[in-house]
Amino acid sequence: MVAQESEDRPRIIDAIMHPHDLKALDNEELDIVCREIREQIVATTSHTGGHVASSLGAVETVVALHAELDCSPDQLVFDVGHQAYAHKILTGRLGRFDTLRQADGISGFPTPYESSFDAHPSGHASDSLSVALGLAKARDLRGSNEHVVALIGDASISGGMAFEALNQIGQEHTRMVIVLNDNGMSIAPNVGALAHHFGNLRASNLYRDRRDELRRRLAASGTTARVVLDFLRSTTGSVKHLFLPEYTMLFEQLDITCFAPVDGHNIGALRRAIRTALDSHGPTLVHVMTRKGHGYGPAEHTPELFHGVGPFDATTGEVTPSAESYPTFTDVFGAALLTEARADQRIVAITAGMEGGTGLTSFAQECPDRFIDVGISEEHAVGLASGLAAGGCKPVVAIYSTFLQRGIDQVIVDVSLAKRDVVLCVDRAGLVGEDGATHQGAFDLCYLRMVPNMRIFAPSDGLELERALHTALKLGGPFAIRYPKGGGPLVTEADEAETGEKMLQVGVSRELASGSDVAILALGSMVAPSLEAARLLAEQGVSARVVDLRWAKPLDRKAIVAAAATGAIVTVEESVLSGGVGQGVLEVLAQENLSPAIVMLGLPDRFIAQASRAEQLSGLGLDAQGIARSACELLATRGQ
Ligand SMILES: Cc1ncc(C[n+]2csc(CCOP(=O)(O)OP(=O)(O)O)c2C)c(N)n1
Repeated sequence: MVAQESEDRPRIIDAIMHPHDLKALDNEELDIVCREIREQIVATTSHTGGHVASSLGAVETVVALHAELDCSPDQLVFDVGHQAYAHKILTGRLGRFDTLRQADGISGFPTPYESSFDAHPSGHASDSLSVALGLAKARDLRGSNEHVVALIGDASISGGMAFEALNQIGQEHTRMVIVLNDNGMSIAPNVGALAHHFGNLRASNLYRDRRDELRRRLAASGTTARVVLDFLRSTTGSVKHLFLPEYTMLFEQLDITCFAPVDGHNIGALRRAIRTALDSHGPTLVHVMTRKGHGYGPAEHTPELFHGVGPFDATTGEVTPSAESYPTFTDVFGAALLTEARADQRIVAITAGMEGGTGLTSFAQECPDRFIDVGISEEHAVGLASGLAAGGCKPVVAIYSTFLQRGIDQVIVDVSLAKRDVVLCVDRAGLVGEDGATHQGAFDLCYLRMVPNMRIFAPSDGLELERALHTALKLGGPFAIRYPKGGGPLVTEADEAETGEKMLQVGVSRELASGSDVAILALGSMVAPSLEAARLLAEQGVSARVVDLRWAKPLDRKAIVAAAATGAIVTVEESVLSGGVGQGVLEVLAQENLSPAIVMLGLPDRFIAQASRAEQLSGLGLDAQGIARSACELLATRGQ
């Protein structure tokens, strides 16, 4: 547990109205501020859940940044933004901090809609350097002189977008500061060659050893050393290259000045390093060494668990068991893939830094040679899958809907145009609840349906997911399976399910309830509430047919034409309406010259903020009551 301060002493953080107030405090007082922020983060997130470990690890860095910066006009851009809780507390949101991640509360990520201190709507990794460079360049063009700082983690800096930005930052030579928060962790321990370099540095304290050695020798040798150093400077360009660690050379050679690694839990050291960087010309990088979960035992010991965690007991760190009574789609997928992989050695699983989140932990343990974690590199994950497929493997990319947005070009060209046998298992497709706008899986149906050669299946329950995966691996070709966060009941009787054929017929839906007044054409996660809606409608004397569409592409034309015969169609999908199956149904009806009354339910044309998934669904009319209500309204408009 975070060490508690004396209860009667007023908290310093309660008196901080603006980050400027930190400037009046000395380092000892700032240490107290850090402790109070930690206590607040643990107290609040133990009720709300959240990104605990990353935010705790970055407390001193954020406090030191605000003590040195002048926000605004200075701009602080957070990468991912899951480490920004201290920033929220210091920028006027302490009073509302207990509403973190709740409906109508404050977001778990920085967002300019919430505060002018949030430079950018963060959430997706590796974008901060591009945004910060843009801000710095705009500043230069305007002729003003504020500071621009990007705070980025050691995993996020390995993402392709960050590398593209580094490439230009070195060339532009614009004044900006990159604070690299290095804790050796992504969600799990970091992967990749860059992480390996950082790891060596942490293990060896190479920089400090070399620097101390050099200082000793200089002191001992007087003029001789200086002559030698002058000579080396003239041949190597910079004497720094003699003792800075190898990884630094990467940044230095891109013309980004690096500062020595600094203890990220030492306010004094952090402030000095940040100040020096701010006073420099051109781009600089401050390498900050932190511990994920710092200051809270349970998060320090199990940082992966406390990366993104639900409510927990603040004293023991014990996580409150989830109320979910069904296995999650993620769990079903992980087990099903393992079963398929035991039978077919060509199957390879790929994740982009989300092994646990996508259900691949057992796979990684049992089939390490066929498991690939590319780190936060979604574009690369899809491109790699294309190459693996061309080489005779059967790659399965397990990825969240929101992060596959990064790889859509690769889906179009490298997978679909190339007709590769790649299976995309698109998790968290639909609303994700507390993570809010940046993380909603709102767009995959739209961005996948537009792609030629792509087949898209949306399982309505775990058995359907198993069948879809089996079918995808047998049929090959570009194939996407999209499924939501959490779990749900089986939508068919167990007997029927158990004897059911595992191989699915492409483009064939199934009718789960017969009815003649209205046809509800539902996709994936919307099938179970549609069945419940049909029961509610039956109580009101309305006979509703429920069709599990199964396929978002190709759509089942026959079933759509048959549905039109009822005279009223409700389509339901957990995805933006634009480019979704509802519009696909409309297209089929137009082509067939049919014009039943129709209402399309799905996500509206706006971003959906944080709340529980159930609140989000019911707020948008995507629960049983909402679907039944829409069906009644539709029937009322046509005089039933
Ligand atoms: C494009 C993208 N892919 C994946 C994620 C999921 N994700 C959130 S945080 C995180 C790890 C970030 O690690 P690091 O940058 O080192 O920060 P730390 O959590 O260690 O502070 C990942 C993979 C994401 N937010 N964005």
